[in-house]
Order: sequence, then C-alpha cells, then structure tokens
Amino acid sequence: MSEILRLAIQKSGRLSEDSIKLIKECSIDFSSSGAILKSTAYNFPIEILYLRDDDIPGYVADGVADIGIIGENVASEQKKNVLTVDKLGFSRCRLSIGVPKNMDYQSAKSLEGKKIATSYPNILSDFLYDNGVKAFIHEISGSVEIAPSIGLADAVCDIVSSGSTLISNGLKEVDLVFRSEAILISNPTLSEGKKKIIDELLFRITSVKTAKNTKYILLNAPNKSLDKITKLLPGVKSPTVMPLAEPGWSSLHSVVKEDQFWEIIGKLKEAGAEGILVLPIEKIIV
Ligand code: PRT
Ligand code: ZN
Repeated sequence: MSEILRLAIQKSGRLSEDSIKLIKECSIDFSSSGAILKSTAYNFPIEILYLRDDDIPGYVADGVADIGIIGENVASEQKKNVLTVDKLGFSRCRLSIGVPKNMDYQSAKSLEGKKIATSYPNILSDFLYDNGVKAFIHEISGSVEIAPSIGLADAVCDIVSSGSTLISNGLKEVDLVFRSEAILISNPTLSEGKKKIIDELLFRITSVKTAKNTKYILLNAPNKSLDKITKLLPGVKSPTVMPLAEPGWSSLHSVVKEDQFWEIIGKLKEAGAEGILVLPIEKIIV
C-alpha cells in the first residue's frame, strides 16, 4: 500500500484558517468543516489531524503525526525532537517584555530580582540567561497581561501582535525576546516514501509563497524606452515584449516583487510606461 503523510494543524485558533488556506492553495482538497478531527485529502496522499497547537510538537516528535504547522514560539518553548522544515510567513508575532507604563526600564538589567509572568518559561529563561539577569519566572497559562495589575508580577513576557492588549492593561512593550511566525515541523526519522511526499508538498508551498510575494505586471511603452524599462523589470528570465497595433509602441509583460513594487512603479512611469496593469499570481514554478 502506498504511504500517506499525516499533517497536524491547529483545530481552532489563530493558525487554523491560514494553515487550511495554504494547503488548499497547494491544490490539495480536503474537508475542513470544523467539527471533524481528521480528514483525508481527495487528491494528495495526506491526512489532516486537527489538534490543539500545544499538542502538535509532541505528537510530531512521537510519530503520531509526521509533520505539523505551529508557531515558532511553541516549538522553541517545548524543545521537542522535531525538525523545522520551512517558515510559512503567516501568524507573525513577537514575544516581548511588558512592564507597567510608569516603570523606568533601561535594559534587561532592569528586570533583576523582579517577578515576570509568562506562558513561555523556557524562552524567557534563555533571554534572562543571555542578558545575565536573575529574575523570578512565574508561569501562568493564560491572561498573562493582567498579572501586574493584580499584583501577581512586576512584568510580563507575552505574545504581542498589534500591541493593543499590553496598552489596554496599562503596560508598555520594552524589549523583544523572540520573533515568531508559523513553521512546518517534521518528525526527524521519516520513511523515504513520506520524505518524498514532503518534498512534493514543499515544492508546492514554495510555488505558492513565491507567487504571493510577486505580481504580474503589464504595461505599454514607447519602443525607445524599452531598454530602460527592461532593466527595471528583469522578470523571471527576461520580460516578454510584443508590438502594439500603434507603430513605435510595445506591450511589456513581466513580474515584480511585492516589496519593490511602489518604488519601481514610479521609475516605470518616469521612463515612459503607460497603462500599467498589476495582477496577482497564483503559483510560480521556477
Ligand atoms: O486552543 P489552542 O491551544 O490550539 O490555541 P491557543 O489559544 O494556545 O493559541 P492561539 O490560537 O491564540 O495562537 C496560536 C499561535 O498564533 C501562537 O502560538 C502564535 O504563534 C500566533 N499568534 C500570532 C498569536 C498572536 N499573533 C497573538 N496576538 N498568539 C497569541 N496572540 C495573543 C497574545 O497572547 C495576547 O493575548 O493576542 C494578544 C496580543 O495581541 P495584540 O494584537 O493585542 O498585541
Ligand atoms: Zn495553545
């Protein structure tokens, strides 16, 4: 019987929607109705297990699941025997130190002898060790940000995204401890058959990720500007240039990186480009 790869994703929470979306964008179809705990893809040798995110590293390490999608923060905290296979670019957040807004915080040394509430005792302990600081770590599993206001701790080490939770609890973000995003982890001792399925999955994930960071661009330009414009838009190999019905003009098709987009658009217009169209790309195979 041919092998099937078991992928664990978060059942319901901040990682769930983007994890499902990524797998579906890889053209893998499966049922994700919310009530189910397990589903098998119709068109790819993969089975999806829906679990609590904190359980995923343990299940992957034990081989109950072969791979999993979790936040880097959870992987780093649990230090289970798993490999990080890829960074996935979503659920970005940071683990930061927060202190009451009127506290004078100069550096990590300001935490010496203080009591810090966190759900991430291992990551915090590494941070304190690296900074040569001795402090008391008070581990709590939720609502960390209220700890200072109820006298449970002097500071917190918690996940921050927009920062509004810290502010609404009278805290300020003073130090960065750890940056996180969703990652794909794997059991370190998989069969050759399962490794092949992971390779195929990674190939698809890379195509989807590259496409997300890239836009397809079409524009019209006078032929005399083509050299200049081609230099601005090198494309995957080189741009496609086609003559327009109007003599002396061409249509140019290429791709542009999302993060360079606005800078390049200005330069293209200066170089004489007109009628610029920018379209999303679904997948890029390089
Ligand atoms: O039920 P289960 O155990 O599966 O889920 P969970 O409640 O433990 O996790 P969940 O769904 O809250 O988060 C899953 C992962 O998402 C985390 O491990 C992080 O990797 C990532 N992530 C991204 C976040 C946030 N952003 C985030 N903002 N996890 C938590 N938060 C919380 C944070 O704890 C704090 O309470 O949001 C608040 C801060 O948000 P801001 O925007 O106010 O700064
Ligand atoms: Zn959790």
